[in-house]
Amino acid sequence: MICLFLTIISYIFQSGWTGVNERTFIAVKPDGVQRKLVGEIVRRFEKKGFKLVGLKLVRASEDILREHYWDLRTKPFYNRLISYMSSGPVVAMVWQGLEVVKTARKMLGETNPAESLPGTIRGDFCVEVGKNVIHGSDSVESAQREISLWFGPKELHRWKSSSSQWIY
Ligand code: RTP
Ligand code: MG
Repeated sequence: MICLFLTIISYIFQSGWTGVNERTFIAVKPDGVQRKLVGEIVRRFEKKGFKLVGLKLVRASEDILREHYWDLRTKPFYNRLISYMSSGPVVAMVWQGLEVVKTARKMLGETNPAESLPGTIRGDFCVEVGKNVIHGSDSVESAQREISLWFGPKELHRWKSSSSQWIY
């Protein structure tokens, strides 16, 4: 029910989130926070040229996590995943820019770190699929749903980036 509501809301706001205004939801998972990877991950997204529009350190409730990973609810690793994601704070972020959803997934690497190329975040900083340090939305639609789930409208900031004219 909540999922349907969020999908409708995100569909309504969809038109504003395209082109250079496309947004994705990125989260440094509890192992990434514990391993002090927050700065490195933020640095990579900043240096790439994407714009940070939301960021917070949050201990996710089980309700949010179950909603977030709703599509995986029948997978054998689902309960382990929920318990891993609730084992400590995560750094939730929204990044904006042209093709940010697709590009962020490339920056993350494959789900399994062993299949992730060096140079990607998972390829450089982790070894096991169950502790793969970072989440990234897998489509524009998922991004809209996840951003609405994790952030309130007042937590997303509109600001003019002085470097955008050198990026676009
Ligand atoms: P994410 O949603 O976290 O960005 O990861 P993803 O799209 O690359 O992969 P997805 O299929 O959505 O899986 C979500 C997370 O579940 C854990 N996982 N464990 N075989 C396993 O034990 C297994 N498979 C997936 C990973 O933490 C994965 O990122
Ligand atoms: Mg996923």
